[in-house]
Amino acid sequence: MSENLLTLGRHLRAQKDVGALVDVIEAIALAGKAIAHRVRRARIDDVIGEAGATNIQGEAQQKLDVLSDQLLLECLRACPAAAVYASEEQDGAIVLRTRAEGAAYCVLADPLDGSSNIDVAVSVGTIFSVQRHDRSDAEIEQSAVQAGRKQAAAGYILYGSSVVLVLSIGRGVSMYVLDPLLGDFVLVKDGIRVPAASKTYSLNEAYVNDFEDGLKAYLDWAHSSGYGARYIGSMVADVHRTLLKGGVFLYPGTKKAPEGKLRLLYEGNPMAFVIEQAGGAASTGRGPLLDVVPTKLHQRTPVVIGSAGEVEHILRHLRS
Ligand code: AFP
Repeated sequence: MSENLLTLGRHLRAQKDVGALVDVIEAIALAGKAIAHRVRRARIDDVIGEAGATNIQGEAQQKLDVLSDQLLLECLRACPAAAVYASEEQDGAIVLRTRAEGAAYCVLADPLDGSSNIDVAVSVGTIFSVQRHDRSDAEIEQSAVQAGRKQAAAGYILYGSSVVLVLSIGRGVSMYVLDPLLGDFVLVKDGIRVPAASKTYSLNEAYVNDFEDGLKAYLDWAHSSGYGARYIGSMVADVHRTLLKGGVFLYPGTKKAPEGKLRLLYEGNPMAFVIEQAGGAASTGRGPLLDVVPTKLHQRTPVVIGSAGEVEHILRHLRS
């Protein structure tokens, strides 16, 4: 068997006009390698469980949330192209460098999504969005709070039975796997396409009494149309399955929480970008997710993403 030596960096640098974006993605990938190592050793190092603090949204931070956030921050601090870092674990955006210093990108991340599942060894992941710092240095933080359609790159790193990095720089979707022998991500698939249809839906159906009537009608229709359900409760794992096998992942609003649970800028937007770049569809249930103009960093959004045909079935029921 010949060695696959097409590493993430080599693959990106072989493409035209990628510039310093490669450095930002390599910084995120480096953090991902370090996080993967910590996740694997979590039980041994006794870093499972709550850190004793809450994030700005009032959610208990896990020790590994805090650690992963620090690793991303450290890697981006050392990357001259990174201007801003914002994450689920930070109250506000952190300015790393100005445009005058040559920094051109803002990175937004959920450093360890699904972290409440780590104690039972379920797959978790890092979700990231890269926006261009295209405003004046006085508005450096606002550069991070932009519509998903404007993302320069987006993706996720899945810490599962293997460590998988899925990336789009707006030219389709590529998948890399961390080769433990090389210590680097190598390209395993380029030009990924979401299957156009697949009779699988993925949502927390336990909240059904709180769903709007259109969504209840969709579920009744799906039940009588031969659909199956798959829900891990770890967005990166659920979206990764949806990307490769098709179906639809949704985290809708409920009566109690009309905007749902997931964050727009570092969960909804990057996943929507990847799925659309792979030929799928992404909606809030009311309109294209990537067109939502954000007003604040930690804004939430309902999410309906996956195979174009499956998303459309849901939208049809929501409209009627
Ligand atoms: P944690 O990071 O707190 O584990 O939350 C994970 C998550 O944000 C996302 O990965 C899941 O899709 C979603 O929450 C699951 O939420 P429910 O438990 O309400 O279904």
